[in-house]
Amino acid sequence: MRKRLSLSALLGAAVLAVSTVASTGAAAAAPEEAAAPSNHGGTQLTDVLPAPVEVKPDERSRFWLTPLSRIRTQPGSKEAKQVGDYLAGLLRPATGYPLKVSSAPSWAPGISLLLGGADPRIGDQGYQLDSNLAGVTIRANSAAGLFNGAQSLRQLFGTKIEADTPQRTAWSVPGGRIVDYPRFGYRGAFLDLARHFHTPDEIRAYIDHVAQYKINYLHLHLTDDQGWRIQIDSWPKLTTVGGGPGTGVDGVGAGYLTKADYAALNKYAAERQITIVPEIDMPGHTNAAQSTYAELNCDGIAPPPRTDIEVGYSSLCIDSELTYKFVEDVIREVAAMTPGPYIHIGGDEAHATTDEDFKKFMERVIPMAAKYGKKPFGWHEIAKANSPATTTPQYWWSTPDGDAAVAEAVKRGSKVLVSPANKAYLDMKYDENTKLGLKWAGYIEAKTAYDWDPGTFVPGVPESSVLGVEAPLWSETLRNINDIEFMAFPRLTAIAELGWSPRAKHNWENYRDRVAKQGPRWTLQGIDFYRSPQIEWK
Ligand code: TNX
Repeated sequence: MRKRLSLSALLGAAVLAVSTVASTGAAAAAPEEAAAPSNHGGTQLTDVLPAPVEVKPDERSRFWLTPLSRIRTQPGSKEAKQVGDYLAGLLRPATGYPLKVSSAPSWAPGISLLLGGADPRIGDQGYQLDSNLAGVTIRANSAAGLFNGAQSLRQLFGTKIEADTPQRTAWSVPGGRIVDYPRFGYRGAFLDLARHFHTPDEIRAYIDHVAQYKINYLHLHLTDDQGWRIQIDSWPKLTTVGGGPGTGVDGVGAGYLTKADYAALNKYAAERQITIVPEIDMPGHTNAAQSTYAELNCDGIAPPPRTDIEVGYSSLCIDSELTYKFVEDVIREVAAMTPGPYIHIGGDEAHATTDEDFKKFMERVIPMAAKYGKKPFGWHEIAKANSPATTTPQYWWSTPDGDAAVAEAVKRGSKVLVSPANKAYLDMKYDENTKLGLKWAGYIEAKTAYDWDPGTFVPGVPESSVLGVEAPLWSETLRNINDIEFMAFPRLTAIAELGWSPRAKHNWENYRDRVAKQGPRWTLQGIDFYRSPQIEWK
């Protein structure tokens, strides 16, 4: 949590900054600039992570933020104003500057967030950033693009900008131009609330952490054998019993999101240009529901709750009509509370369901998503069910052998979300000494998470059929936000760069140097990251 600023701290920082500019006569001749034209505060235009498409430094120029600077946003655009307010909220604590946000032009050099007029390549999520003595101007075609540009700008101010109290320093941004846009439209983070519940505050913290690397989706795994974590009014015991005391791995990690919690999370995520994708896992991974409601079992007998980490033993009763009433009730309620376009219906590891039953189930359930206005995602096994083109299989196997059904789904027109377990699973241990995590898909050090190509990883899935990448973080061994942070950083940043930066920019040594510079930033942000020995942390 950021602390509130005292007035004297604010004035002190303002006086410092004004005197920096005044004593040299003009910002152009600031001493720091003469001494280190391209490296003030250690930050260069090429430091941005994920690596931008095009960076053209101009070492003769530099933008200086002063207490008089304002943030000007596109006249008439509420969304641009919202991004301006968000950016001001990021920059105020460490600078101590007022940074007024409005659409009015300002004579003092400041930051402008404008819609239109950028390089035509930027598309709907990209941005163009120009930095010079007159100001920083970010241009984009959407609020998402402005937000992405604002995240790059935040990095360019240097590490200390993350401090939550005013710093005695001058604030500047290297001169030049960045033109930037994503390789893939979908760049996902993931949390598993079922094995251990993560509180709304922890989820918000993770949203803040991942948003700075241009992640734009958050997949929430809301139900599994060990717990049910989302309020469903028509089946109220799912949460009070299925998510109640004693649920979770080792009986630790009970809890659930109310509809109000979920709505607030969606709003918080949207303000950070992140769309939430809710997952209800079925027809397997359903023990929490089946131990709560006996009628969801073929024999009418509720199995005991499970707190171990085995998978593949539960299955909804495929030939029972009540199963489809249950599933439709859940999909209807979850769809109604989800503003985003997608609902994930699971489908993984349904080893207790025959292939024939799996198909029968999915062929009834997939259309329910569309009936309630959503496009279905599923773990890639869903492709076995002759899924329509609107279904997105999420490929999670490690093997580069691929899966014939996924290749067929691509031929039918499906896009694929790529999350290989041996590359993108953030719950795998870094090495044999990692206390948290699992190792069934192997150890994943920082370099392993970075060194692969989502555009060619899955045989039969060409780059044009890749929707994007996602980094699952299963919670069997995780209990709190520190655990989440330790497993996610520095691997989440690798997946973010694979999803955003063009193939030609992928370079481990270069990434390693840029991620090293994020270390002190994470320290200031309170992120408990893994000090990978593969990275020379700054
Ligand atoms: C496999 S991958 C699972 C999850 C586990 C995870 C642990 C997939 C779709 N299912 O149920 O939590 O491994 O790494």
